[in-house]
Amino acid sequence: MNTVCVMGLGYIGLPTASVLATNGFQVLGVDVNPSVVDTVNQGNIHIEEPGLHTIVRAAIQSGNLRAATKPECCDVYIIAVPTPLTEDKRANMDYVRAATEEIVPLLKPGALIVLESTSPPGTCRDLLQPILAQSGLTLGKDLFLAHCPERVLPGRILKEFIANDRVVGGFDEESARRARDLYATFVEGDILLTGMTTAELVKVLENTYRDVNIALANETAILCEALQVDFAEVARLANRHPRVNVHMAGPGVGGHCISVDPWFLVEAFPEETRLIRTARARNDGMPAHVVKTIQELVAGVEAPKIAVLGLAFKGNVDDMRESPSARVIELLHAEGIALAAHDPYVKHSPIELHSLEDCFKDADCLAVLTDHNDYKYINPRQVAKLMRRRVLYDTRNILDHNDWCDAGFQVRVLGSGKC
Ligand code: SAJ
Repeated sequence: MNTVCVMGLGYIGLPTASVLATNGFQVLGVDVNPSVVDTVNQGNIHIEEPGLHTIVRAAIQSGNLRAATKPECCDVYIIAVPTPLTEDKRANMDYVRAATEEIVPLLKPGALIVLESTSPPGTCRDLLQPILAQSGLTLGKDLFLAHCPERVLPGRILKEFIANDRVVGGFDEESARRARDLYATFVEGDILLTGMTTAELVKVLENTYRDVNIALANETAILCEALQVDFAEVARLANRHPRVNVHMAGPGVGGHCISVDPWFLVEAFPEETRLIRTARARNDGMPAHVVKTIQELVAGVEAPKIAVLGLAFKGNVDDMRESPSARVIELLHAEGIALAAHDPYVKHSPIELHSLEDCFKDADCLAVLTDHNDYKYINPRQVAKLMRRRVLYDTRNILDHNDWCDAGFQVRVLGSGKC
């Protein structure tokens, strides 16, 4: 197992390829986008992630990593391509299908195929197996297949990549063992072996668990607003129970994983997944709740302007996929409300970006939508000089509200009835 082909050089494929290369494997990273391939071959990165640039540069300099738009014959193939949702909330498996079909002609006896992409349970068995069979090789005899779903948290990818336990689901025991041996070269956590469909469900369940818990937090936050109590205090006190873990409320759930993966279960089992669907609807409804609150805060103001802080789906990352901020902005536009948005991380935004100063200038309400650390250090006294009205809406509960009150701001926090 000396040569590895990683299909897809995104948030998972690029770290995987680089870590394997710096661990002595000869790695070919494959991406359909030629500009990604050029960037990586120059030792650069096309996504922001702490530590990623250093490891990609080291991997390229070592001569063990190179990128191309087409796969070549290797001992191992890791498929780490996107599995996005279609408009009607179904898993789009086109990229997984295309990547698998592309490697079929290259397969030689003894090859191991690992699916890393989060996929609907049954994908390895119902989609990959029939395609791989076209190679003429026999699974479990001269071809090996496993699902090893990634578990890393954006913002901490390289740390979690090494430290986290991994679940490896094999077509058979030998497939699982071979995949385990590969991951054991860099994973310091435990590697737990099981079947392919079990591993697929484990992964989707992990993200669904988080989504449902965030929905419960968001629902409770809305109750807190009605009851005029503070969600943060309610959650903090409830979490002193040894078996309770109330999550954080916020403007919604974004990113490519938690807001997407639960649909993989709903799609396959619509009748059995009402709880999951309701949770999704609650989280998807949060941007509208945020906009309703903003409208209350600027009620009576003629031609109000909103300063929107944060476009990324969560703090300290540059990723805008499924970001609740984008939805909030869309809804504000639909209501005809003017705004100026800022994000210190996002570089390529479909929404126009402004400097902090331009955002604050003559604004009537400052809405914090993403929990970037940078925002915690904004000086409210300087902001007060620029805004037309001193109104702060903190949907992430990250600012020092006493300080903002002292600077003359009316402060509203999502999940708190108090103003
Ligand atoms: N969020 C809340 N409240 C919370 C936690 C998160 O509103 O208490 C929001 C965030 O602001 C964000 C969204 O949820 O908009 C998702 O953020 P996240 O940090 O919970 O998760 P992701 O999408 O960055 O990464 C998740 C992780 N899954 C779990 O924690 C179970 C990660 O380990 C997975 O590898 C990743 O999905 C993935 O790729 O599947």
